[in-house]
Amino acid sequence: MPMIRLTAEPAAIVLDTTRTALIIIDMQRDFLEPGGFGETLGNDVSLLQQAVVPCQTALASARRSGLLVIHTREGHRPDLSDAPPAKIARGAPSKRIGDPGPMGRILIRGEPGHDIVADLAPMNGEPVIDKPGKGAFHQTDLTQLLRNSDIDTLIVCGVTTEVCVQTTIREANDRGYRCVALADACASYFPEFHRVGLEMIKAQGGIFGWVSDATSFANALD
Ligand code: TIU
Repeated sequence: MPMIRLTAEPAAIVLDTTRTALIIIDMQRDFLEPGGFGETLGNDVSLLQQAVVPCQTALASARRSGLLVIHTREGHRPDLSDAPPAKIARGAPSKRIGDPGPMGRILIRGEPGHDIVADLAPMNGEPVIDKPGKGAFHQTDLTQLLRNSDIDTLIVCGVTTEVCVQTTIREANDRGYRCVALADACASYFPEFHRVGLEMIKAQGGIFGWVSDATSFANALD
């Protein structure tokens, strides 16, 4: 079996590359570029740019090694029928979900802002999971997809660390998957939440999973 040893905290983890998937969470223009959902919430979206190159590193290695690569996007149907009213009404954003913005309607499928950033564009054959929630399992076919490929371990990166990345890791952990977050390939609008979000994953002997980084992942695979 193609086993590799990945340096991680709280301890190194041995992976079967045929049973491991890289899942890149929500690296969308709506979160990373000005004029999208992230900015409407009052965030400095430039903070998320630092995850792009590490995600590219992880993605290139995963593709070279033939790992299953999955991309996710958070967003809603154009008629908003899948968007909980409580989510739309939340807070005091400058624009609400579905409102028109410079990259099209905020957080709506099919709009330019909903696209994954060009540097991390999915390749033909790589599944893209469109999800209405923060977690990638909620109301998606991710479970079936992972089961069909006999996946037992998820390497997780993307944005934001404490929101969609961590929610997905918590969902996956409860479903029996081993999860490894790649620290530098994740980012948050709140650097402190990024740091503590990763601490939460690996504390208590790895209560939700492991934390590694993109270079260690690439070195382990290459
Ligand atoms: N993808 C994701 O994390 N969605 C969010 O809404 N994140 C925020 O940090 N707002």
